[in-house]
Amino acid sequence: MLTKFNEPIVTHIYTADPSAHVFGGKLYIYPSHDLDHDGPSNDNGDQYRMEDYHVLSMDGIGSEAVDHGEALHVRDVPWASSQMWAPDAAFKNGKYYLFFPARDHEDVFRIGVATSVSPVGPFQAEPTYIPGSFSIDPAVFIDDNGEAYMYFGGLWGGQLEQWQSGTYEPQRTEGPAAHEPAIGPYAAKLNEDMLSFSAEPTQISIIDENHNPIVAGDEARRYFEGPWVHKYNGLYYLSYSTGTTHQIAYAVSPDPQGPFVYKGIILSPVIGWTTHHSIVQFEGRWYLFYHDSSLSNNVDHKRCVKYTELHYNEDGTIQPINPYPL
Ligand code: FUB
Repeated sequence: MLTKFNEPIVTHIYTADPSAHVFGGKLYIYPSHDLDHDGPSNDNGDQYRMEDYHVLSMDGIGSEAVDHGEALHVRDVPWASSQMWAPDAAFKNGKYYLFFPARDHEDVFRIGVATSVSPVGPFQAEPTYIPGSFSIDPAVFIDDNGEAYMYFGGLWGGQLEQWQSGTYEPQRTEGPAAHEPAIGPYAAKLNEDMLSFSAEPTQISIIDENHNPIVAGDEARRYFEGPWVHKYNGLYYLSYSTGTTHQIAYAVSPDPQGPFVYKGIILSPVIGWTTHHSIVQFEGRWYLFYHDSSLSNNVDHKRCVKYTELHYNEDGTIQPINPYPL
């Protein structure tokens, strides 16, 4: 099946959380693989019961999206027990790295790595999760000088509230008060081996144009989950989901570790509760990969990956995208 903008790129399985990359002149998409079940949903995200990853590839824009089959299963990850949520991938040292969150055997979300000589796997998981990692939604950005950073973190089911003191407190589910700075995503530089952090993760600050932190009560702008970082004209763009207000927003900084200044909305709400995206440059144009729940008639945990073109204004701002153009 050829792919079209704003339509599911595959329909034989449910897919979500697409991380798109260009490797060797071809587009590779690393999505979550949603299980087709009819169990109950809750705010903890128990309905997102994913067990494995499938890598998709496209030869070009409009080409068929090819499913390369199971690339990694939770049964082959020694430290993980369940919920293989949004992954990302990177290429370095002649190898492909798949970064993924999952619950460990104590039910705490951690982030692991698996490696392969092929962009489509199969991937071999490391025996333990990345020491010092926590929460969900890893996104790895490799800068022009080769330095690699992982951005991660998600509220609610992603457990970011439980790490506010720096150690895991399972009972602490409340975030900051509405007038206090919102919890940001975290960033950590990766070591050359891409398997460990070179320093403890630090929280990224998202501020407004007056340099005031975006506060927790500002749900239209504050960070919720799904970070992505890309570089455009020498600036770093951090984009993310606002969760409860269902938008993809972005903020910009001259430094990959921020602070990032809030700029606006990239994607208005999609069908379904979650929204999660990536931004990739391919053959000189920019594309937004995202998901919605249209393929399942609005079942939140049965999602489908879509994509469309993304455009910048002359001043470097991004033109907002309507996922359902007429
Ligand atoms: O797919 C499971 C979770 O839903 C992801 O980790 C979040 O970003 C949200 O899309």
